[in-house]
Amino acid sequence: MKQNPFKKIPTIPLPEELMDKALRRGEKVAEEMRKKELPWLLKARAVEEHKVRTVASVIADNLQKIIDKTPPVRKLPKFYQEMVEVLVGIDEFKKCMGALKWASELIRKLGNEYAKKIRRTKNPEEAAKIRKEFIGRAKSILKQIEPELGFLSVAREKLKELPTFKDTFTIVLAGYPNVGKSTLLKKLTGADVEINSYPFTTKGINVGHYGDIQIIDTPGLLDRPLYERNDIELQAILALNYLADLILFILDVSEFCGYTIEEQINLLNEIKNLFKIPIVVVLNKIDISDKEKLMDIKEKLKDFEIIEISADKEINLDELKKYLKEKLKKYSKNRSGI
Ligand SMILES: Nc1nc2c(ncn2[C@@H]2O[C@H](COP(=O)(O)OP(=O)(O)O)[C@@H](O)[C@H]2O)c(=O)[nH]1
Ligand SMILES: [Mg+2]
Repeated sequence: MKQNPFKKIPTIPLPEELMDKALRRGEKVAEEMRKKELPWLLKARAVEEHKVRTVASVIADNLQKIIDKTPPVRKLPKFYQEMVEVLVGIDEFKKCMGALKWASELIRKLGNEYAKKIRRTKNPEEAAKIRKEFIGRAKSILKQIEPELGFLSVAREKLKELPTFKDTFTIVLAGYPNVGKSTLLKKLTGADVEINSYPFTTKGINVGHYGDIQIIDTPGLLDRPLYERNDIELQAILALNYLADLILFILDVSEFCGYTIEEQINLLNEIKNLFKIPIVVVLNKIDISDKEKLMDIKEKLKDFEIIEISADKEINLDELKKYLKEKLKKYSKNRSGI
C-alpha cells in the first residue's frame, strides 16, 4: 500500500452539525420552489416535499460517504488490522459503521415516505406538519447514533496518525538505546529517513529506504525488556510481526551504550521468542572493542547469524549492504513465485 488507508476518512460530524447542514440545504431548495409559478396548494406541497427530500439525502449521503471512505477492516493489511484492534477495537469499530449504515438507510427511506405523504395533504398547514414530523424523526435517529459518531471521530483521529509503509522488503531495527540504531539507519539510507508518528511511542518511528529495502527504527518499542510493557504496548510490538521481514538486532559490543552484553543478549532472546521472523545480530562498535571480548561474544551467540560492523566508522558496512541485498533478492523471488 502507498498510503495510510485511514487518511481518506472524512471529518465525522456531530448530529447537530449534520442536521444544520441538511436544514440549510433544505431551506435553499425550498426557496427555489417558492419562486415557481404554481397553484398555492401545489406550491406549498412542493416546498415541503423538496425540503424533506433534501434533508434526507444530505444526511444519508454524508453518512454513506463516511462508510464508503472508510476501508473495510477485513481487507486491510494485517498490520493495520492489528492497529485498529489495539487503538480502537475492531468489533466496536465495525458496530459503529453498522450504526451509520442503519441511520443512513432509514433516513433515506423515511424521506421517501414522508415526501409521498406530503403530496397527499389537503392544505399547507398539514404539509408543514408532516415535514416537521420528519425532521423530528431524523433528529432522533441522529441522536441515537451520537455515541457512534463520537467514537468514530476519535478513532479517525488516532488511525490517521499511523505511519505509511511501503509494501516492500522491510527490516525492523532492535536493540537497547545508544547501541547505534539511528547511526546505522542513516548510514544505510543516506538522508532518506522520515520520522513518522507512532501512537505507542512519543519519539515516533523512523522510516528509511535503501533501494527497495525499507528500514524501520522504532525508538521506545524494541529497545527495552518486554516484561516492562503493558498489554497495549505489547500488542503494538507484536504488530511489527506483520510489517517486518527481517529483524536486525544491534548489539553494542563495547557496552558503551550503558547495557552489559548479558542484558543485551537477554533482550535479544526475548525478541527472538516473540517474533516469528528471522533475526540477524549486528555486532556494532567493533572499532572500540578488543578481539578477545569479541570472540567471547561470538561464542555466546553461535546460534545466530552474525555480522560485525562499525556503523560510525563505516567498517564492514558494504558487507552488510551486500547481505541485505541478497535477502531482498530471496524475498522478491518468493513473492513473484519463482
Ligand atoms: N565508536 C563507535 N560509536 C558508535 C558507533 N555507532 C554508533 N556510535 C555512537 O553511539 C552513540 C549512540 O548511537 P545512536 O545511533 O544514537 O544509537 P541508538 O540509540 O541505538 O539510535 C552515538 O554517540 C554514536 O555516535 C560505532 O560503530 N562506533
Ligand atoms: Mg536512535
